[in-house]
Amino acid sequence: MGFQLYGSCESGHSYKVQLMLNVAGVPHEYEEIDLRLAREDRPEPFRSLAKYGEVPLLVHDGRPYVQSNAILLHMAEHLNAYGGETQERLERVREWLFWEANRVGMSMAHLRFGQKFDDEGAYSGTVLPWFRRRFDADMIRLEEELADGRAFILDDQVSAADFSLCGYMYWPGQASVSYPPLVQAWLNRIAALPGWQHPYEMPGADPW
Ligand SMILES: N[C@@H](CCC(=O)N[C@@H](CS)C(=O)NCC(=O)O)C(=O)O
Repeated sequence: MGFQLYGSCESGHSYKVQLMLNVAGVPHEYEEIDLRLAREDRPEPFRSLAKYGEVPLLVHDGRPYVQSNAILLHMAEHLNAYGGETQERLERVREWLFWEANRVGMSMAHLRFGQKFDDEGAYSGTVLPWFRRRFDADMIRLEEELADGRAFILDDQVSAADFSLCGYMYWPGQASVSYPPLVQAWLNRIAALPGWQHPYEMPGADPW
């Protein structure tokens, strides 16, 4: 049965899971879901298995897993790697995943969405500046975290925390942002890992 991933190359949430599978060398099938289709028009079995209607969906030995960070935790535990090696590392990864969901996974995702996909003008006015202030604070936090010279977010070993945090960060132009030096160097280190590819170059990617 193995692994089947359903995602979208326009989704940083999908990307973090696909990136972890690729870097870990986990063989899997990938199906691109066109999120421009109404939920009821998306293909089966995605429609039935994606509990919240969103990508990513990972099917592992026939069982569906949703929510990108929950999937990363599942994979870290399954692989006994990328933070899953010990309870202590797993707990530190988990903290970062919760931070990511409310911080950089929100600020970056919305800065990008508001400038690339917002045809209705919903992000005009004070909304984009609000996300930019959050993004600026997020970069200060990450820059502080990396100040001791460690290679990755926990230590010198890449973990699920890195895959999660970088999910939206390889589209700086689309979000009109730039990164402070230690954050940029950390992103470069992730991009140098065997198996890394830009979201638009991932197998099965079909950019809009
Ligand atoms: N909290 C979810 C967020 C997933 C999410 O927002 N997915 C978006 C794409 S980035 C989606 O599938 N949107 C399509 C829709 O809502 O119909 C996760 O971490 O997986």
